[in-house]
Amino acid sequence: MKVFEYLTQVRVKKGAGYLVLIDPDKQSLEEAVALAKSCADADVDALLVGGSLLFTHIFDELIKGIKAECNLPVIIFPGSTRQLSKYADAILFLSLLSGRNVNYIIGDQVLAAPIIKSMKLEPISTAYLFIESGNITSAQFLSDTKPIPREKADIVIAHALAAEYLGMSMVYLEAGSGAQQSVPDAIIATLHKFITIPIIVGGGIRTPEEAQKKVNAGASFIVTGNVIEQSRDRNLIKAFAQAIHSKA
Ligand code: 1GP
Repeated sequence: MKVFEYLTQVRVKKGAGYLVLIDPDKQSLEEAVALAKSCADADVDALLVGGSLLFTHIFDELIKGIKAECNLPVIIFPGSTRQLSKYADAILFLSLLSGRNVNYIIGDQVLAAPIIKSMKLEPISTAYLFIESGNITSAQFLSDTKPIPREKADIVIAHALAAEYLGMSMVYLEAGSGAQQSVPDAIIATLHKFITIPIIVGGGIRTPEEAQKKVNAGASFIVTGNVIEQSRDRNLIKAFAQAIHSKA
């Protein structure tokens, strides 16, 4: 089964899906594998692997190691065209539509597409929208783009509708890794009424309750990175999974 089809089934069966981000720069290979195993035991639906930068040369080995020990789908969440691996199952084929930097809208995609094809990776076409979150995040700084102001639901809707009309499969509302403030629930709730493609929400989500509110507002997938990488507590991962899978 294709990963996108699996994610669609998760969304239908569980109301929403839980994706845990593993950043290769924030852990050793052994820690990443241990975290992936904890996620599999705690009802996480898939793993994202990637980061804004890449200080390590073991991207391939890390994904291969995770795949050897854990049967969750591994989806690359690329910070750049250097984050590709034939050992992953799929890749979020991102286009940074909230910005006006052509390299992140189509330039890097042209460079990566032939390699993705040769690696037989499943691309999942995803509109990537940065939402203002109280601080300048690494992704904003590195992409040299401005986020959409957090009270401007109309701008978020227009971008997400454009993504849907362009045929993209998902919209990722990104507050940024370690964001001071996560994406407002009100924006998710408003956007949910305008588009039919799934909404992924990530950045600065620190508690299961916060995640559950976003699901109830209309998020189809929740991503957490820092909060799990810092605690590595299986019970906390379970609490997130349970909250995300209990849509009201
Ligand atoms: C960042 O959305 C992800 O790209 C996760 O963010 O690390 O803040 O959970 P956090």
